[in-house]
Amino acid sequence: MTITAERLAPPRTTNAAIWVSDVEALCRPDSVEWIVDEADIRERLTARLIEAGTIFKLNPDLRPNSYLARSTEDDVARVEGRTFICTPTKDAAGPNNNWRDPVDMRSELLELFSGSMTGRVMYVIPFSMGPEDSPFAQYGIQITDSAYVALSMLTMTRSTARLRERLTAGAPFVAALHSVGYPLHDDSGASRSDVAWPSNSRKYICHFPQLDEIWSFGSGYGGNALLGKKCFALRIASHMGRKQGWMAEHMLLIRVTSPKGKKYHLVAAFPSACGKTNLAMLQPSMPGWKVETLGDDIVWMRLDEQGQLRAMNPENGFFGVAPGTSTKTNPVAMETVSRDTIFTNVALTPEGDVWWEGMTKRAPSMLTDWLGNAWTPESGTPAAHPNSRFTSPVANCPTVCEDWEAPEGVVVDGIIFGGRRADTAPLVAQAYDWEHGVLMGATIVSERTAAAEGTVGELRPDPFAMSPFLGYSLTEHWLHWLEIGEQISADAKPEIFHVNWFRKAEDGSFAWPGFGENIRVIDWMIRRIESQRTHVADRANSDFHVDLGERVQYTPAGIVPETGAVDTEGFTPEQVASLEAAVKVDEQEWRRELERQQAYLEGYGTSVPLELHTALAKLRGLLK
Ligand code: GTP
Ligand code: SPV
Ligand code: MN
Repeated sequence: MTITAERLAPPRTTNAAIWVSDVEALCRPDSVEWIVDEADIRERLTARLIEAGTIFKLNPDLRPNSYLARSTEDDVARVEGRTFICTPTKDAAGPNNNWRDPVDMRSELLELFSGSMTGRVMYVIPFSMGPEDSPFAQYGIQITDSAYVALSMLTMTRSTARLRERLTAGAPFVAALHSVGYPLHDDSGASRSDVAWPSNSRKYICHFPQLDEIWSFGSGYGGNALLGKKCFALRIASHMGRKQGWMAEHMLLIRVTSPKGKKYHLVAAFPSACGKTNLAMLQPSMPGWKVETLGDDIVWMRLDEQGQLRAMNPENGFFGVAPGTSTKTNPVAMETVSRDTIFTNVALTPEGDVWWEGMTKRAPSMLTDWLGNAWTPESGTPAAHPNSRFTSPVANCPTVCEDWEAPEGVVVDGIIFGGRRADTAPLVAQAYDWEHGVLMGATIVSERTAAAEGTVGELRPDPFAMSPFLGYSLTEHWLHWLEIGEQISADAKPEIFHVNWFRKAEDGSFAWPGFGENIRVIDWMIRRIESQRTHVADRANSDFHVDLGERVQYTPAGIVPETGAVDTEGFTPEQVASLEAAVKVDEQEWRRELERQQAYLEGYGTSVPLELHTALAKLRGLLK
């Protein structure tokens, strides 16, 4: 069968068998294998990857059922510059996205994918984002010529034989096509041998929201290649959600239980490598508190019949940042990755275990670095790549909620936005109302991290931490948030906060110890949530040992705790002093910040919802 632009053009196919055979005809692999999450299939993929030199088995006594993969130097992070949203008009993709005309893009991709899988196995992976029978669930089929990607997909998503049957029987799906772009034979009949990490210097990560299609070419790494994650669960899903009245956000999801046993569910949106996994696995430093994990990167939210906002993590695995993870900063992650884990681009110890910067105070004296070279602490280069990652099943997380797969999700009590910012943004601020909260999300700025190509440390706007992940125009997204807010019933409206764990003290160190101590900030937030809900006269029944809920300041940054309102029990006087510096709202900084926000909104002209200008004007009124 020949593939033409028309053949794959709208209306999109919902016939899995036809799509798979079309792709086979286009990409010309040696063979086709359907893959689901079953032990013998995992074993087969693993054996092939070991033979190809893509992964190495780690010492099973130290790290059972775990592997190390090494990519090439030019395939280590998401490629935002090569990521495209292909909507009928440029406006629909918005100023936040690279746009390509869908017909033009399609014909370019057809050329690239033509014969792109020669000499390889084409894997077909039916998968569900969200538990298969949940009202949140959306299905996909990923086709890939990478066994590493196929194996990772079995951890990151849910892939069952039953789902395969459903899909071949006609259930609608997102069609996610991936090729590393390293065919082993060309049209002239010439052949080349395979390499351990095949990729292509021409990379394309393309989304067709109108067709529910993803075409990814040239990269085998993370969000570029595990298409259920950023491509589907954020870019395509955010577009679906806009049309259908739900939300797909770059968020973690936790359950916090107070010392009195009351449960709260919080979501938090931070840009890439800004602390989601760590907050999702927080081990409280304050006695009596419990934090349980529901998700660490993506949350889908929808309204229920009572007008409550319900949230669910659509993923089945963690693809977490390795560097900085230690038994001190994140013991829960350390336990999660103690088995059944694929590590990518970390260093290897002589004993056959893994290591990365920050894992131990002192580096081992001898390692093999992420590129496979001998390494010592004198080498002067990082042993693990800054964006090295672990792929582990959510179910292995010791703090995962027992009911994390409950089909109905959980009711959201609080929404947190945040970024990585050395100055201006205080440790925590509460929004005055929903509209101000939406402004907080819209005006997030954060330092660039190693999670994507670009200059690390550079400050950039990252509205809702979704800048690289939104499948449509950002001002439409702000409007969507305002519209959802209006539909939430008044007594179930989540409180909105902004946090900054990364404010710097004058000596350049972090002003706030972060990690497990972040529970002190959560404690304050929950008191704010309660004080919003509970009448002052009923405060005697309140959940808190000391009611500090009202000791606040009304500032242009939002409602912030007064000195003493954040619990500092057990802190040294120095720590108390640095807390004061961390919560401070500086008048001059905020005069500049509100000007920046104003200019930022004005940059998007009349497409910015009026409510955001009104919220900003109210803040300006709070400047002295
Ligand atoms: P993505 O998976 O890219 O979306 O990242 P993420 O938002 O899940 O970030 P993650 O939790 O992996 O943290 C990234 C880096 O920030 C790690 O090196 C952490 O050690 C560091 N980090 C996380 N939380 C804190 C904190 O509270 N304080 C400080 N100082 N660093 C933190
Ligand atoms: C991120 O960059 O936000 C990630 C890693 O979670 S990736 O899956 O590569 O997008
Ligand atoms: Mn992420």
